[in-house]
Amino acid sequence: MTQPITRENLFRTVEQVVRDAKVTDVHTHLYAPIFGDILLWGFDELVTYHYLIAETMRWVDISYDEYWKMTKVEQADLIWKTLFLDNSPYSEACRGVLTTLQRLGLDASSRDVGPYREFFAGKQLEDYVDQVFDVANLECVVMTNDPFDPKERSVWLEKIKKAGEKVDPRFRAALRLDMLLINWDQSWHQLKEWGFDVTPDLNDRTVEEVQRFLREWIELMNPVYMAVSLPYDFELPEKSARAELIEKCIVPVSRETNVPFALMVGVKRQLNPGLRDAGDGVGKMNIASIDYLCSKYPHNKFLVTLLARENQHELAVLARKFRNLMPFGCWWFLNNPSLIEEITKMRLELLGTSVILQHSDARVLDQLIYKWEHSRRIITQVLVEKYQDLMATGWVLTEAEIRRDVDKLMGGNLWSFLEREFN
Ligand code: RAT
Ligand code: ZN
Repeated sequence: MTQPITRENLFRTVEQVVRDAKVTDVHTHLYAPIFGDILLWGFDELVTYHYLIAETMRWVDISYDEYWKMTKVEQADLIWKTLFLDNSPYSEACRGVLTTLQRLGLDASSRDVGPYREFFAGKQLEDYVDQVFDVANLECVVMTNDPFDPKERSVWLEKIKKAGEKVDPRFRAALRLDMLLINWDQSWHQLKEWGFDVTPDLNDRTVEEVQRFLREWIELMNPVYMAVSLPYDFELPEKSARAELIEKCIVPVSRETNVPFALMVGVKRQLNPGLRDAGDGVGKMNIASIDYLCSKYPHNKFLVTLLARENQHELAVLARKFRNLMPFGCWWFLNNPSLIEEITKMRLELLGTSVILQHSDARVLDQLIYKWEHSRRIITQVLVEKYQDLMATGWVLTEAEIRRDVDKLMGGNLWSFLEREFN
C-alpha cells in the first residue's frame, strides 16, 4: 500500500484506485425510490434520453408533435432504428446506452431490443437501485429537488414531513430554485397562495418572506446546496428580480445555514421549443458575475459549473483567486470524452487537487453506469499523465497518496468544502 509507485505499475495502480473510488455524484436528476415514478429507469427511458431525441430528429421526417404523440415504446423503437441500426452508434449518448447494457451483463452485440426489455421488466426497483450503485460504485448522488413541482412537493410534505417516512440516504437533496428566480412574476403568486406575505415588488417584507420559504425548505430537505441554472446572459449586479432574489434572499440564507449556492450558468433556454427538454442551447457567460459574487461575499460558498467551453479556463483561474469558489463537473454538452479530457487536464494543471472533477447529470438511473465508467476512464488517463510528469522530477509517490488525491477529486472535495468556514 505504501510501496513507492514505479513507472511499470503506475497505470495499473491509478486505474484501480479510480475504479475503487466511491463517488459522490454532485448533480443528477435522479430521485430516491420514495418519490415513485418520477425516478426514471429501464431500457425505454435510456433510449429516449433527450440527448438522443435531438440526435434522432436530425434524421427523421416526422414533425415534433408526431414524435411527442407516440408512446414511449414507439419513441424508443424509432430512436433505436435511427441511431443504432441505420447508423453506427458512437455518439457519446448512444455509446452510453451500450456501455450500460454491457455492464449489466447484457449482450451489446445483439441488435434485438426484446431481451433488453425483458431484462428490465423482471427487475424490482429497490434491488435494481442497489445493483446500479454497486456497478457504478457510488457513495451517493445529489438529486435536483424543485419545491414548485407538485408531484415532488407532495412527497416532501405528505410522506416525508407528515408521515415521517425516510429518504434512502444514498440520495441527497439539492434545493433547486429555477422557478423562484427565473419566473418571479409567476412564483410570487404561488408563494402567496402557500401563505407567504409577498408582493411582486421585492420590498423588505417580501424579502423576509422569501427567506422564510428558503429556510423552511432547507429544514425539510436538508439539502447539500441550493441551486439554479441561469441563462448565458445573466449578469450580477443586475436590476432584475432574479439578481435581487440572489443577493437579498439566497446569499444571506446560504451563509446563515451553511448551505452553499450552486450556480449552473450558460444555457440558452428553448432555442427550439419543439424539442422540449432537448431544445436548449449554450452561450458564453460573462464570468465577471461570478467574480462579483465571490469577492463581494467572501464568507459565502459557491459551487459553480459553466456550460460553455469558452468559460472553462477563466473559471479555473477565478477559483485560484477565491477559495470560496468550488468548480464542479463537465456539464451537459461538455460531458463528452474529448472535452472532459481537455477540461480535466486544464483543471489539474491550474488547481491541483482542489476541484470536483465530474458529475453525471443522469436523468435515468441506469445512466449512472455509463457516465461514471466513461469519466473514470478519462480521469485515469489524465492522472497517469500528470503523475508521470511528477515522477520525472524524481518525486516519489505512494498508492495511499494517489488514493487520497482521487477521493478528493471524485467528490470528497464537496464534503470538505461544506465543512470549511471562511472567516
Ligand atoms: O443535462 C440535462 O439533462 C439538461 O437538460 C439540464 O437538466 C441541465 O443539466 C440542468 O440541470 O438544468
Ligand atoms: Zn442537470
